[in-house]
Amino acid sequence: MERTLVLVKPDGVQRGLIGETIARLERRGLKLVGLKLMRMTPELSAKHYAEHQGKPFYKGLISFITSGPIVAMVWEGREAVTVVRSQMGATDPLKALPGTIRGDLALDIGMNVIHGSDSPARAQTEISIFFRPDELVEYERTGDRWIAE
Ligand code: DAT
Ligand code: MG
Repeated sequence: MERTLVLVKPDGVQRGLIGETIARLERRGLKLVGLKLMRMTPELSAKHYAEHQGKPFYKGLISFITSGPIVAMVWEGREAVTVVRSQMGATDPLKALPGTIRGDLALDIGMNVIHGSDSPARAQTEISIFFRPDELVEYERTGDRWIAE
């Protein structure tokens, strides 16, 4: 089953949006298989955001993402990457549709509450940056047969 990495960014943690974010993904039917509260180090953030190195917003992004605790999660489900991306909304919250996490809960591109991997390949890489294999839990939920046939 497909897995994706989700972060509640420092703004989301400070604003009390951990539960709200989890609730939305949980209610959608995705399954939580990994979860930790942590502070990203500069080294970890450079690894995670390597693709953005050199861009004008890179320095600000690194200082923001390391500015306070984040919640790192792994969510599992059919097309989990696409499902989470659509539920997150556009990168710029002003362009994100109502009903999405960013469209409902954020206003600024630099403080957009949530990160989600943008492809299955990136998801695998990002999950391995944040979690050891033994930190991910495989289990069955009794409700799963009411979510997918
Ligand atoms: P996403 O988080 O939607 O995958 P991204 O990978 O392009 O977006 O960028 C990573 C983060 O960097 C994004 O969540 C917020 C920040 N960012 C992106 N573009 C930016 C910009 N033009 N100005 C300021 N911050 C930006
Ligand atoms: Mg991205």
